[in-house]
Amino acid sequence: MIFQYIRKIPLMILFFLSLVSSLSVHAAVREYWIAAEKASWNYAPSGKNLINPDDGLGVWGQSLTYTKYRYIGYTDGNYSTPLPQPEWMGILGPQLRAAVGDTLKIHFLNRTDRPLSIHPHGVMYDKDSEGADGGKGASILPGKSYTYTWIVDEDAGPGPTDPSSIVWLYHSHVMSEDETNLGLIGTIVVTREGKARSPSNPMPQDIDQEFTALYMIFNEENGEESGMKHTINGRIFGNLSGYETRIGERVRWHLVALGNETDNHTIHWHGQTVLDHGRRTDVVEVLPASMTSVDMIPRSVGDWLFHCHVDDHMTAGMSTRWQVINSKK
Ligand SMILES: [Cu+2]
Repeated sequence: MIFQYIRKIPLMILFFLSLVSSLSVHAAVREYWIAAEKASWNYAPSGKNLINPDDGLGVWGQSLTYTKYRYIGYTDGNYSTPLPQPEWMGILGPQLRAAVGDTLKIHFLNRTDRPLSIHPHGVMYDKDSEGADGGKGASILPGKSYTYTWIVDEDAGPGPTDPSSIVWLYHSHVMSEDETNLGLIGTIVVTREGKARSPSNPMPQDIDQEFTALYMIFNEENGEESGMKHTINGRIFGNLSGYETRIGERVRWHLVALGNETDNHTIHWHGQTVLDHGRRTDVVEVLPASMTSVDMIPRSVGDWLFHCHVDDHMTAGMSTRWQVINSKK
């Protein structure tokens, strides 16, 4: 009996070594430092309806600034230098990136006044790194920190019909409904093995630009219509800026949604179509916690609408613009 196992030892060593060598070639441990913080958030910093100025902001303009809770990325464990973030990311937490084979180490500091967590979709974790439902990382008390370990395995990466990178949500999950509505939301982008630009840059090599858009209605006043903020990345009525690209660039849109039964959105671009897993369209349907990634190569110069095609949502300001210019980088 025992000899059976002894015979297998060399095979096991070989297997272990090949695993280690394959990991050492591709794998990286990617560390992020994220603090949860209270912050003042203005849904329309210009104070204007930038899509249809004559219409104004309607009831949704009665109050624009609220206290939100946000995930803020920092460069290191001092939590003093914030990671730079493009304007179009709006209220989203830091963009986490990895390639298949990597490990994500997420250091979390709760600087707020309520217990919070980070719960990821898609990646592999043990109970303590689930950020929900009873493990050690399920509820991090005010002032406390915790490190989550997430394995970016094959099953966290693009499937056979997916593009070379795909998007996953992460969000707080102590009282999930409350905390996503407070603003504790971000995304993870995972690139297929062998498709990363370099060991230090997991962005896909076959894409020039990646954008993320969260379509979500934030409920600020217990369901009063004036407090139902129909946002793209936390902005309304064209107040999200920075979706800027160029003719001929390979652009990937990571589309996510969260919220309630009213968060059924039909995301529409003017001026351009997208390739959605082999389907050509210019409207992509999302539901709460949907995550999908679609591609385009802009063909027409302009300052184009990007909006939800549900009538009520359009009226409530769920729109912005994306810009295509002609110049080369
Ligand atoms: Cu909508």
